[in-house]
Amino acid sequence: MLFLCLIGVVLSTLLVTPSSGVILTQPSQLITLEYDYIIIGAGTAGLVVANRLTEDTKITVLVLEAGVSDEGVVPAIAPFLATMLTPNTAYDWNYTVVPQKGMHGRTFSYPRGRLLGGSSSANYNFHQYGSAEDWDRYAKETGDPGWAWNNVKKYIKKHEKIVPSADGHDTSGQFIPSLHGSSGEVSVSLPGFNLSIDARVMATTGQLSEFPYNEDTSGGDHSLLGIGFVQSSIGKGVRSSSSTSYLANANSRPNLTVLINATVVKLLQSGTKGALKSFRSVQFSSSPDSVTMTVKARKEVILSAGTIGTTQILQLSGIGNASDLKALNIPVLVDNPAVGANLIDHVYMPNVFNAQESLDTFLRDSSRLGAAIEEWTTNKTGIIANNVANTFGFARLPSNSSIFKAVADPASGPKSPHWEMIFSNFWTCPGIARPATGKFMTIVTALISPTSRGTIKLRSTNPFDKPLIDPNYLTTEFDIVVLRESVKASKRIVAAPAWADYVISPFGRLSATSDVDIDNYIRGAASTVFHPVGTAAMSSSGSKSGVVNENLLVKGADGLRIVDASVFPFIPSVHTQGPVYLLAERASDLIKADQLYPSAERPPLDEL
Ligand SMILES: Cc1cc2nc3c(=O)[nH]c(=O)nc-3n(C[C@H](O)[C@H](O)[C@H](O)COP(=O)(O)OP(=O)(O)OC[C@H]3O[C@@H](n4cnc5c(N)ncnc54)[C@H](O)[C@@H]3O)c2cc1C
Ligand SMILES: *[C@@H]1O[C@H](CO)[C@@H](O)[C@H](O)[C@H]1NC(C)=O
Ligand SMILES: *[C@@H]1O[C@H](CO)[C@@H](O)[C@H](O)[C@H]1NC(C)=O
Ligand SMILES: *[C@@H]1O[C@H](CO)[C@@H](O)[C@H](O)[C@H]1NC(C)=O
Ligand SMILES: *[C@@H]1O[C@H](CO)[C@@H](O)[C@H](O)[C@H]1NC(C)=O
Ligand SMILES: *[C@@H]1O[C@H](CO)[C@@H](O)[C@H](O)[C@H]1NC(C)=O
Ligand SMILES: *[C@@H]1O[C@H](CO)[C@@H](O)[C@H](O)[C@H]1NC(C)=O
Ligand SMILES: CC(=O)N[C@H]1CO[C@H](CO)[C@@H](O)[C@@H]1O
Repeated sequence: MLFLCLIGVVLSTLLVTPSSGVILTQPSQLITLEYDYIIIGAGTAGLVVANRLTEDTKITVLVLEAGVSDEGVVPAIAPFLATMLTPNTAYDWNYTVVPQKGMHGRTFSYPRGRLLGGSSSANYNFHQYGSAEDWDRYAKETGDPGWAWNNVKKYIKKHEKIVPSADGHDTSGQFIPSLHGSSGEVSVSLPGFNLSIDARVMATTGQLSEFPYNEDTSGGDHSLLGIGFVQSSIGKGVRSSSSTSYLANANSRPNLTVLINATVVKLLQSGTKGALKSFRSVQFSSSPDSVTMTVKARKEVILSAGTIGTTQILQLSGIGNASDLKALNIPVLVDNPAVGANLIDHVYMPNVFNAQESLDTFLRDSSRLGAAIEEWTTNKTGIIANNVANTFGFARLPSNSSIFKAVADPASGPKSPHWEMIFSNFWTCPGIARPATGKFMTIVTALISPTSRGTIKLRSTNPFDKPLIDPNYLTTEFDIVVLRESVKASKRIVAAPAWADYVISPFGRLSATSDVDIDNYIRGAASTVFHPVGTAAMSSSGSKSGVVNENLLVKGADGLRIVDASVFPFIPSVHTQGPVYLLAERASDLIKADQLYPSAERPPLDEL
């Protein structure tokens, strides 16, 4: 509440206008109901595709977005306030997970951005690209070398604009410039405000050979293993989302139309092409009580509603597991049980230590916090201009770990991580309020190569009903073993000399020492890192598995493509926005190529 009051004060003085240009708010403002392309969801991926397709002024594009504008929404702009934007606000879908049997039957919030920019406007700004092995595995799974890292990496230059950090410090040695773009769309920067623990984290890399310094944490051609500085989707002290970049830079094009407050309720079959059913009609509505409207795509409908939204729309449209659809009396148009299966997510484990000094005191003090917000409002500097963490890292289980006697290594390759650690000098337990007193350091550890798989299913045929989201977390031995090892590692870290005069003791049940007690502690406290993928997985055209082919076209359908996180058949080994951006850049080229080369004249895919 405190934050919200303060935000109300600064709101009136704020002049930031993320996606300047005309954003329609009423269906009656549409000048036509027929477009070349209709993109469903103005989120991370959707706005990349909207920008790239409208580079050709002859192409008309309509983007339908269920959510609201991001204009003037302070916690979507001020990086450090990102944790205030969700869950359960006007900018969130307010989802929860079904009771998790691997987590003592608990249920918890499952945030997703519901505003322009989608989750890129609501996330915590960590920015990475995945390991080369992640992308090479996508190439193998789809049989398309175009998805291999060697081909995908060129999209970094189109996507990224590395910019100075908000405090203007010398960042040499903190990232490798040749791995980055300097003239792309989304601003990316190194930390802009020093935290007292940064130096201790860096000293640890010199003291524990297990966790070496990593000079660049973006991934790709450089190893993700080790500890380094966070790279964030932040420029000049404000969030850089797909809305403030890709949309803002395309929004004045007359051939691009964006309509907000427009919830897509289903796709309609618009005809057939050979044995395939065509889906070029889109039904949407402004609210549960409003009439539905139908718009038509001449070329394609592109589903970019995110892992939850895209899955739900497919199922509402009769594309999914036939027995699930029949149980709800939904006519089955494309029987594909892979829709909504294979849900994969990273698992978040907050390990809290009592510390000598922390930001908790500052965060409880409304006048100091208010002053920091004022500094950010005036100058876009200070802690509010910064991300929620400055340092993090990735690690693997030791190769002689006994779990590998029973389980094949699920990482995308021998150089890709099993778990992650994030350092912050304050209390960061989602859903559990900061205690009224005490000073804390949190080492969040996260499961990065999970083997558990879950589902997304419809709760009812009402498109305004939230679907049943079951990530099925921690239901395999491998997954709990990795988190157990990460919790033990967090204690090895604070045992390094760098923390001798800082960390006092483990907080609460982190003091557990036996495997059984540690596992219970994990199952009682873990939640999500907000990275759901996989429910509309890509696979090769010839494969019976998967939902989309290597060109992201929906199997068994015509005129329908999916471009968002749902198509990743395996979860990237990193925070997922960067991989989604690269995916959407390449998808845009694939769509343009289909448009230019309708027949066999198309160049080989690995040139795209
Ligand atoms: C709280 C949070 C923190 C995160 N932190 C990070 C981080 O620090 N770093 C990182 O890399 N990743 C992070 N992520 C994950 C990352 O943001 C997502 O993986 C990525 O943005 C997903 O992109 P997308 O295009 O698939 O979906 P989204 O960006 O979510 O876009 C989907 C869009 O579709 C709209 N939509 C949905 N259904 C409908 C419908 N029926 N009709 C019309 N529109 C619809 C939604 O409102 C949304 O705008 C975080 C996510 C969250 C929620
Ligand atoms: C989410 O909850 C907030 C706060 O209760 C509410 O304002 C908003 O309308 C809800 N959004 C959805 C999509 O349910
Ligand atoms: C912040 O820390 C970095 C190294 O972590 C250092 O290079 C920089 O000079 C520091 N900046 C300030 C303002 O202290
Ligand atoms: C969305 O549209 C409905 C129906 O027209 C309207 O009642 C509601 O106020 C609109 N919401 C927003 C955020 O504009
Ligand atoms: C399809 O749904 C049914 C009913 O929920 C389920 O039993 C079955 O396993 C699903 N099929 C696949 C392949 O997931
Ligand atoms: C903004 O920066 C100027 C110049 O450094 C400084 O004088 C001023 O106090 C700052 N304003 C706030 C509110 O911090
Ligand atoms: C793995 O090897 C290390 C030494 O490299 C050793 O200390 C450890 O006990 C081994 N673990 C197992 C499970 O064999
Ligand atoms: C549907 C739509 O917005 N079409 C516009 C696309 O852009 C051209 C100009 O390049 C306009 O004339 C169209 O009205």
